[in-house]
Amino acid sequence: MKGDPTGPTGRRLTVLVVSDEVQTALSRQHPVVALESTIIAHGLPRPRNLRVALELEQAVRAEGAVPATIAVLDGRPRVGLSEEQLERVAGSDAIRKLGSRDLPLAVATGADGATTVSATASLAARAGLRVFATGGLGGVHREWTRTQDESADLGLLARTRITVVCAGVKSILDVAATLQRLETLGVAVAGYGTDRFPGFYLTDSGHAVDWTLRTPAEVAAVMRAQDTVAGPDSALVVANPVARAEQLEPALHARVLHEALRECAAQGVTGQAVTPFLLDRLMHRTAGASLEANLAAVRGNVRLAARIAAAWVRG
Ligand code: PSU
Ligand code: MN
Repeated sequence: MKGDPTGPTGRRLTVLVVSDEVQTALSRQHPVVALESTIIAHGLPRPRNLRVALELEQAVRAEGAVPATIAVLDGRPRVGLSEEQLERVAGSDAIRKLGSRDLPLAVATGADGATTVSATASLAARAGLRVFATGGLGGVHREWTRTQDESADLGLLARTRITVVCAGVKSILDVAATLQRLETLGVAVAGYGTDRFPGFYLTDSGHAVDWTLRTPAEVAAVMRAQDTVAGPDSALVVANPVARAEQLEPALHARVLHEALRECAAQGVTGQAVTPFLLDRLMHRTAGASLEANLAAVRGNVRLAARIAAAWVRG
């Protein structure tokens, strides 16, 4: 496959395994939606995570598209997982969290790993997928001046031609700084049916978004325009807000987030562990309400992504 690494003999090594179902869908121009696995392995509690993973795949199918959950198993990046493979991703305590930079390390060492937005988007694009659904993007953390913690999601989206449907960026982040970084990096951002940038658990992050798209056909038209306008490959972020009735209560959100951020600093949590730690603390401190808002957002994103994928293949 194009872009696969070349071995010492100059032979192309095909490391990417695309499931039969996904391969068939791609060759017949059927809609396909990429789904990430870090949200399953590190973003949601067991055993609910497996049920959610299956439900999200089902939601894609209900819209007439084929789901392609992406993960690395035994060092093989896989696009499209069987139920058994999904169980493996959801059931393991030890499974790694893989950003795009970790992919060669996981491949060479034969590791299992769940893929974040950055690793998923990179593998999805490599496999020829164009539409990807997740919960909320990573971004610039609030303590950035001290920690320099900015998710690799942003840099990867600046150099990958993919459409990511998300509920904005995680509200645990510095949302204004993250929007600024997306602008600096040249990543296109549009609100779906809104001129307010969504806030992951919240319908409105408190920030505006410059562009509003209202139908899957409109999103697909932007995707086609991306391919015709000269310039480096970059992503399109479709920011789709959680319904107001399903959002986390904003005052509760503000209160528990403040406490969770304090705990994170006090316990010295750093690096890849920060985001899962904060999501978990919020879930416990809201008695599960943040989890329900997160799931409502992801469900909406997955459904919309399937409709965009359908509009995209209709051409
Ligand atoms: N969306 C969710 N839950 C998650 C994530 C997204 O609803 O757990 C994951 C994604 O995989 C995203 C990652 O790439 O969180 C960001 O991690 P970090 O901040 O360490 O880059
Ligand atoms: Mn980080």
